[in-house]
Amino acid sequence: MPQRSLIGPVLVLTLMLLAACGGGGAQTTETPSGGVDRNRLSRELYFYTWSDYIDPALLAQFEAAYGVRVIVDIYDSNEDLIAKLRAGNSGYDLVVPSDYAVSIMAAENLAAPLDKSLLPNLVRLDPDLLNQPFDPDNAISVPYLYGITGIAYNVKSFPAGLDSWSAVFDANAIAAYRGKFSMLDDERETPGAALRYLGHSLNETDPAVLQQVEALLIAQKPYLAAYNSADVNRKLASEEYVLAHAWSGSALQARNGLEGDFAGNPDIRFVIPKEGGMIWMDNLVIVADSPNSYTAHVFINFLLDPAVAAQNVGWTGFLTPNRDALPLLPEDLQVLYAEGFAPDDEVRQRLEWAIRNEQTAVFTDLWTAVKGQ
Ligand code: SPD
Repeated sequence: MPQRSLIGPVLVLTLMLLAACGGGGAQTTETPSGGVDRNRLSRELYFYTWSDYIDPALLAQFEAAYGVRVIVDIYDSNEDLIAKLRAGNSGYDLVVPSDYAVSIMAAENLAAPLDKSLLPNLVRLDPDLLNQPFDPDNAISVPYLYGITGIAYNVKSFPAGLDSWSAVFDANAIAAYRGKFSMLDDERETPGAALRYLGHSLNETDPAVLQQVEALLIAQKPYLAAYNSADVNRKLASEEYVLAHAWSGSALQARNGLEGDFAGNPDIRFVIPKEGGMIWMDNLVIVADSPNSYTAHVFINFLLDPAVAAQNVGWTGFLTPNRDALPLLPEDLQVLYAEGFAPDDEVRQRLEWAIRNEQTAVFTDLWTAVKGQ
């Protein structure tokens, strides 16, 4: 991907200089002495995040600048993350829950409070994406990346395009590509898609409606290749799937490929169906029992640097909440955004956030029932 080539090397040099000087204005975490206190940095930072969700070059750049090795482990659902944290002693310092999962972490005291004096780059973020209902004062969470959920498909198989969730739920349609499409392995996303297809909010919890959702998902199962949140990008790119319920950035990765990993496929398209889809935001949260909270703040502040954020979004293909990164985005990424990999004003009208309340706990039972069938 050409967009990665220039930002990285320039950035690493700048960061090395800043780290060496112990200062540098808004780009570094401030202390009374004006820079990162290297004596407080840990040697390692344990980062638990989604698959294909950070440019590996940034980890090398952070290590070169600060001497901290970031060790990355992967999960593919908010529920897996929360289960790991609830069990305690996870060993992780920093995690990336989505919006509604931040609410769970707050309610269950699974997160450490943020010290905003260590996050001078917070001012880089779009104020419209701060102070969200799941963390009204950003007391524990910092927006990382956001995205939308819809359908990724191969235009060779669907030359007329797609515009409805019927492409994954209508029994007559899906018989034609049995075993060649996937749905997300996710207790909010997949029932959410079914709810929108049936004309409801993706937060609907009426038991009669959820029975219909369960029946629809169970009827769909024999046609699926898999529930898959892990490597939809690779399977679309290789044409093992012709269609997938997918996150926008994963679809864009299928289109562009990931350098040194797999080649992109120019026939991949992405659409938010006319019935609507999900918008979500993933957030950086320091784990309550993290022994490396200072280093976690330094890493968060690094990720908030506009050049770093632009490089990261050039690699991941998701959307950045970093307002100051927007002018730095590579042109080819902006072209793909305009082709549907990001929402325009019309699409935004059809997007909905997942919320968490006492009622939405029923999605766990629904999903267990569907998966157990
Ligand atoms: N491969 C990285 C995907 C990150 C998706 N997180 C968002 C989940 C919203 N339900």
